[in-house]
Amino acid sequence: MIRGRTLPLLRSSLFLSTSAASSADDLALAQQIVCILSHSQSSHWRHVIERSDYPGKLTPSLVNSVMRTGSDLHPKTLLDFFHYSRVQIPNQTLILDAYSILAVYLCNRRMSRQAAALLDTFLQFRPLPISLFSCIHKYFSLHAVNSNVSVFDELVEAYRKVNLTDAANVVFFMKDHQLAPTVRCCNRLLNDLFKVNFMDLFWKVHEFMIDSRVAFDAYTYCIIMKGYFRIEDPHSAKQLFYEMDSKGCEPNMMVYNTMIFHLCRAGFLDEALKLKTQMLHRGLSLDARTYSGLIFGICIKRGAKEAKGLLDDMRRHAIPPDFIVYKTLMEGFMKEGDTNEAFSLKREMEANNIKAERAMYDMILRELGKLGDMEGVIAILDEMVKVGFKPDTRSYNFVMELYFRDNNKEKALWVLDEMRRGGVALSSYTFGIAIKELCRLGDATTADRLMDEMLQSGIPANVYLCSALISGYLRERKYLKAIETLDTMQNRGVAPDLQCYNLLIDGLSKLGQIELATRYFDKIEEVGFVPNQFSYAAIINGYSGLAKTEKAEFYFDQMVKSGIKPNIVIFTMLISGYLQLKDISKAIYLLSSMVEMGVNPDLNTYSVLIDHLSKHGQMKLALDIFSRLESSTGLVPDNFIYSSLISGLCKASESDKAIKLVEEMGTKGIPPNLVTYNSLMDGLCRLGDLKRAIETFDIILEKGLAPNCVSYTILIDGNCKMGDPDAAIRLYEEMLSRGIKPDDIVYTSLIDGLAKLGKLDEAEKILITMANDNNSLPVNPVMKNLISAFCKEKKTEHVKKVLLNLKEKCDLKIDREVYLALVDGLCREGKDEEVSRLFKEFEEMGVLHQGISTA
Ligand SMILES: *[C@@H]1O[C@H](CO)[C@@H](O)[C@H](O)[C@H]1NC(C)=O
Ligand SMILES: *[C@@H]1O[C@H](CO)[C@@H](O)[C@H](O)[C@H]1NC(C)=O
Ligand SMILES: *[C@@H]1O[C@H](CO)[C@@H](O)[C@H](O)[C@H]1NC(C)=O
Ligand SMILES: CC(=O)N[C@H]1CO[C@H](CO)[C@@H](O)[C@@H]1O
Repeated sequence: MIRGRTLPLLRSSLFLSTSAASSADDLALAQQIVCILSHSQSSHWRHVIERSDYPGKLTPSLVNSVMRTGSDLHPKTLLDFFHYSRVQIPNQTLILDAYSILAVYLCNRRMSRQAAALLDTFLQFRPLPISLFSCIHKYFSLHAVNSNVSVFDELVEAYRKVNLTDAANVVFFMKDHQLAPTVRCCNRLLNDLFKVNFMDLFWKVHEFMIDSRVAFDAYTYCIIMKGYFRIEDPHSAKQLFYEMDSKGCEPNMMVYNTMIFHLCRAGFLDEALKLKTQMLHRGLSLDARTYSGLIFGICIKRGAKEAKGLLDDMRRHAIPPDFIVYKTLMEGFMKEGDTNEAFSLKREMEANNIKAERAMYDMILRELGKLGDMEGVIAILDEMVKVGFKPDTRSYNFVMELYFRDNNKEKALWVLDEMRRGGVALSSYTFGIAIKELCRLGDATTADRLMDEMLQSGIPANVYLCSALISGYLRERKYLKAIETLDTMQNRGVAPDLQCYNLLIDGLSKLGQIELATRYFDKIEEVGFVPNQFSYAAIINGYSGLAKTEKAEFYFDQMVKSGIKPNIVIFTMLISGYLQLKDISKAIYLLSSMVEMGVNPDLNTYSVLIDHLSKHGQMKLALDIFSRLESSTGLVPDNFIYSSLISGLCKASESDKAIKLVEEMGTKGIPPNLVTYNSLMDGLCRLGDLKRAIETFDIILEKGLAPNCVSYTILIDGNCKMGDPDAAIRLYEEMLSRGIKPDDIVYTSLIDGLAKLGKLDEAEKILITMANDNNSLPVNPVMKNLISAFCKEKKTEHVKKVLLNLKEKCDLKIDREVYLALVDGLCREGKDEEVSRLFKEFEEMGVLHQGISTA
């Protein structure tokens, strides 16, 4: 046997332990005290001892001796003396033996309540379970004949309340001594372990019970079955259930209900229904729990409507449905989106005087939210207040999240206000979601204020929320606020990390605030971090974007020197920086050095180069790089790259090459798409090669591609430029007949082209269509061309009328520039009267009065 004194008593060294060893003096004194205790009536001994010199001599070891010597006394007397002596000796010294002896004695005299209280007190001092167990076992064995094992139940119970692991360990210690707690004690422990999901210990206790032959009762079966269902082993649960009879424990209603409930949840509806029949055969009565289990299963497998039929079944068996039955059924209907039926059940339930519980409201809120029924959600919140279930933080959080998901910021903020008004605490979850979502919705300012409120309510901030705030401000271009957020993080009790700096630098770079970005880049090292790839990417991007390649290069070199390998994104940034600077040789040089540094350019890198070169007429270089891409990279050029080349070739009057390139695409298995063809058409039109542009358009149709607005705009524009307004109008009509909705650009091209060709009636018609259909007018230069075309024909007055009419009818805004063009036209036509009338009209309308009078 393990001896108590050889073991450390406590987890904490603060406490001194006293051993069972006692001196002869103690023994003599103890005998005298026991004598006083046994001869005094009730608490008379107190006076006797108080008048003697014993109080001064009380030591822990003396108390232990008294306990050991007084085994014949009534434990009540011993307990009183123990309490008396506890006051006399310092708390630091604990009397393991005394506690153990008393616990054993009390249990032997069936005073388990007092034993439990005593053990609870002792456990506050956190004795090691093995020490306490061993000591109790020692005194238990001393009196083996009339010792009562219930002391071990009490010990397990006491530990169960403070630490489940310890409680289970006490149970396992008992195994070595062929002892075991009662089944009820084991059940309570199992239940607790199940609740906190300590499944390893749960199964160990289960195994202990089998090994130590603790006979299962119905409750044990239930909890073990639940354990099997939890670990998704329904097979073992069923096996255990069917074994019960042979193990001499007939399943009762509770066991059946448990099985039915869990079988339904695990999807075994048919078996659950069979069990229900079995219950009736066995003469067991059904209750509301049986039904709520089944209703759940039927809702899932066969729909809520069929589940509702069970209500009639219940009536037949005279079982009144309870809250859970209604809630389960309502949830079934709500999951099917049938809120009407769910609410009619709720009314039925209320009519039957069944009180709703908070769980039901939570369920309704959740399901209404899933259905997006926000009005319903608000109504339920109101109702909750009315019936006295004050919605709690969780309910409000839930509603707030729904609004945020809907991008409804105002309503989400309203929820927060409701919480404040109702005195419902905003939790860290509430603040976290609200701050992140507000930043997402572009209101970092409010998010910032919320963070202050959060800190004031004692919830600490964290680096993620601060980062969200920084990103939020940057997205709103409020970079000074973003900087302030980073600078004041410390005040909010959060240490900024490297990621925060990178975020800020990246944002500042993108907003062109390169000096500020640089300052914060330098700060990274000042505050003790080392810039990483992201830091460099951010700063290089900033400088490249501003075409300050020298600086970009500087950081690039620094990065390489510090051992960070630049990635492809950084290279591509630099290349595009050089291109902006028109330093093409550097850009191409970089393309080669990338490869040397082991970073293979990707399609995007090539795309950036080819596109730039094509746009700037460097077709030879562009084609060189293109062939390098094709021959030595294994990358497949995409439609975008081809389109760049095609546009560039056309611009360089090399339409033959462009057309050949398009043909080549087909043979290389990169079918040209509409964008490619549009590029080619555009290029051909610009070259005035309308014939081949139209041929290309025919190819589009042949290939079964659907031409779009852009295709038509190109051709309409081309025809106008070639002086063929009729063809342009025909194309416009064809476009309409194909069901393509014209956009502003087509309208504008057409109006401009027609006006320039003097087709004023047609131009006017299209202008009116555009205004009516698209509620807009062409851009000012086109409007001015239009007016001067009318002016040439001395029809300024007419176009003025048309415009003012449209303005009225379509509620359009007519810019000052357009008015001035009208005034100009009228002046040229010598219509001075008209001019002054127009001025008057302006004045009445209050349109840019000053601008006009000075013109
Ligand atoms: C000793 O412990 C008891 C209960 O644990 C406590 O009420 C009392 O104040 C303590 N006494 C001292 C001197 O610490
Ligand atoms: C042991 O104590 C328990 C609880 O007080 C009591 O029910 C039981 O009968 C006792 N056993 C014996 C053998 O006295
Ligand atoms: C419970 O006791 C175990 C060891 O006995 C220990 O590891 C664990 O931290 C304790 N749990 C708590 C909540 O104190
Ligand atoms: C009201 C209307 O149809 N507006 C459209 C006008 O055309 C532009 C494109 O140029 C569309 O974006 C608008 O939606």
